[in-house]
Amino acid sequence: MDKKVFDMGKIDIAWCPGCGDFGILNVLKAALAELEIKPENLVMVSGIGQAAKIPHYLRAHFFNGLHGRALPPATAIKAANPSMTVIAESGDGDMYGEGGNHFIHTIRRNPNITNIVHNNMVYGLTKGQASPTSQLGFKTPVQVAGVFLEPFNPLAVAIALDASFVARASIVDMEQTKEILKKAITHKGYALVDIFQPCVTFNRINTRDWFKEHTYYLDDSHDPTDRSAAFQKAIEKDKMPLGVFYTSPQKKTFEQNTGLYGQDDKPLFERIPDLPRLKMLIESFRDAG
Ligand SMILES: Cc1ncc(C[n+]2csc(CCOP(=O)(O)OP(=O)(O)O)c2C)c(N)n1
Ligand code: SF4
Ligand SMILES: [Mg+2]
Repeated sequence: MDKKVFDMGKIDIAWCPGCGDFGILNVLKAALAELEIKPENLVMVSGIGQAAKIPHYLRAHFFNGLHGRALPPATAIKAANPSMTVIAESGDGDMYGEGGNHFIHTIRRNPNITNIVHNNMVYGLTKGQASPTSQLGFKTPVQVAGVFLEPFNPLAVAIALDASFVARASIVDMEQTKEILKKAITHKGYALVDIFQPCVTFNRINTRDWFKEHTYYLDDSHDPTDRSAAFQKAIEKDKMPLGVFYTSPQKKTFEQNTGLYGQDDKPLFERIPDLPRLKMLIESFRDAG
């Protein structure tokens, strides 16, 4: 399938020239096309931020909600219609800061969704404040003396919670990022892909070159089913590993655990007994408004 099926045509894109968000958008389109996922079978869900604009720039169904709140609607959409591919995608501030509580409990629920996080280690949209993943000493107009909190480690937290798939990529390497995304999207269960992404305007420290110098790929000696080894890799700091850290594929998904699809695999929305009456009700509210 040609990745052009996901193009929106002529639209204004609000990202700065050179922003890593462009690369992630391109790579995601390529991964979806290679997996033959059609736009009509895809739902993109996001919160607020530069990264969270991604569903506006990719042709598919989408839900763009409140800051930090992408994961609950993504979980609900998948539960209501498991035939859809559901991707919750946002920035490090949105997913790990404002949405941190949802991040933890979505991992526990294990819906069959992919969670892509553009990790530029900064709040880009609101002009450069520190985010939960900002590195120690990172100076901003708010953190004038530099960040003094240890950065949040999303991979270590996800592995500690026995997430069913945990990976990290760097958009500096588009080909590898695409392969990691394909594995995450085809994985059954919650799949986290944290993607290092340069913010060329508000983060002049964690640049393309910085990401190249401070990362390396996990090799074949790493066993992604070994949780302790995955945790050890996740807490490495000086050079941070990239690749699939951990998988726990035998875990039951949220949809399976609810029992909704034990007897009947029809999506929930098709089971509404009195659809015409519901339609009438919705229309009467519209008329009243
Ligand atoms: C409840 C609430 N708090 C704060 C904001 C302001 N706000 C909008 S986006 C954002 C941070 C976005 O950072 P991140 O998720 O890392 O995305 P980026 O812009 O870096 O891609 C903040 C604090 C908001 N919109 N709503
Ligand atoms: S501010 Fe940073 S994250 Fe936002 S579009 Fe510009 S380069 Fe990208
Ligand atoms: Mg950010």
